Amino acid sequence: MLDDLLRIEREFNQALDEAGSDPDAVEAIRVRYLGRKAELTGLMKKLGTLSKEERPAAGKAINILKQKVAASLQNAADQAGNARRTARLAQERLDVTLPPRMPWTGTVHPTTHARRELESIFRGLGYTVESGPEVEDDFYNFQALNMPPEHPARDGADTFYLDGGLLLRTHTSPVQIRTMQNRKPPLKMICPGRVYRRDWDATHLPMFHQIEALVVDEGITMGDLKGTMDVVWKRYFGGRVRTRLRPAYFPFVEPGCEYDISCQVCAGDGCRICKQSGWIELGGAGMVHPAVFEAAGVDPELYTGFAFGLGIDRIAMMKYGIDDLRLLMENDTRFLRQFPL
Ligand code: 2NM
Repeated sequence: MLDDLLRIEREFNQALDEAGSDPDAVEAIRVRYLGRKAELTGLMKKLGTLSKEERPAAGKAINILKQKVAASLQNAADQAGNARRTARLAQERLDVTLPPRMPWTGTVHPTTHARRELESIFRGLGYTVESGPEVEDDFYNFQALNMPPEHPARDGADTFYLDGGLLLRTHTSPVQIRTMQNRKPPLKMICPGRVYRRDWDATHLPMFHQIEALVVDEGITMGDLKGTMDVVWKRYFGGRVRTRLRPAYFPFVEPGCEYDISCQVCAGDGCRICKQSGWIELGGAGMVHPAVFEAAGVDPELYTGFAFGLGIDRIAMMKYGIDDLRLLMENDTRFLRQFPL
């Protein structure tokens, strides 16, 4: 009996060693050494076959071994549990130093961004920012701008007409007329906003964004216009910009011109974008026509003024290198989330 107990203890210790920190192996050993079919349980049952003198010592020895085995198993099970928990913690550890996936909170549309930058530049030069209705009437959109009813420049093809003699403004100039009616010179203003024309092809949209600038005071000259544009475009595009005026006709200015800036892609050397000319056309400008002043209630004997217009969408495309107008209208978030660059 004692030999059996010594052997069982040896075997048990060896088995426990081999089980290491595997909780399942430890449990299997527990079943084998303490379970109903365990050898120790069998020995306990065999106690009855021993003599009365041998029985107490043998029973005590079996119980001592059982307690040893139970204690060792408990110890091994605790260690195995710890090992399993440690392994799981290592596996599930969060690296809090990893950069988070930021929620996307939306961005400013490139056209809006360009408008805000331009507004800020003009505000810095002392201009006010004005707005007015997008649904206009014939007087503000045409007549006050020196385009009487039979004038070819108002050819119906370009204008969206609405019921009741109203129309969608084709430029933001009506805001200039309204502001001149309401405020006395000196006047320095811009009017950013949506304008509408019946154009829809690769390079035109039926709705686009414009800013027109207007300065009215005594003694304003074409030199003020040129100097102002030099400053505005230098600030918007960065230092290396030149501005150039070319004579052109608009009914609301005299003299009138179109203006170019040196190409921002090739710095004036000539490239595909500027068609080898080194210049990019940005818009029209000129000295406000006396007839426009008359219509707006400004005395043309006392005051002169310059005005110029620009397309915000076009300028945003130039600045950000956007080559397709439709990108500005589709609101595809894969495109929009790249702005402001
Ligand atoms: C342009 C070109 C030339 C312009 C004129 C006026 C007003 F109302 F003061 F007469 N506002 N804007 C003007 C002049 C606009 O854009 C192509």
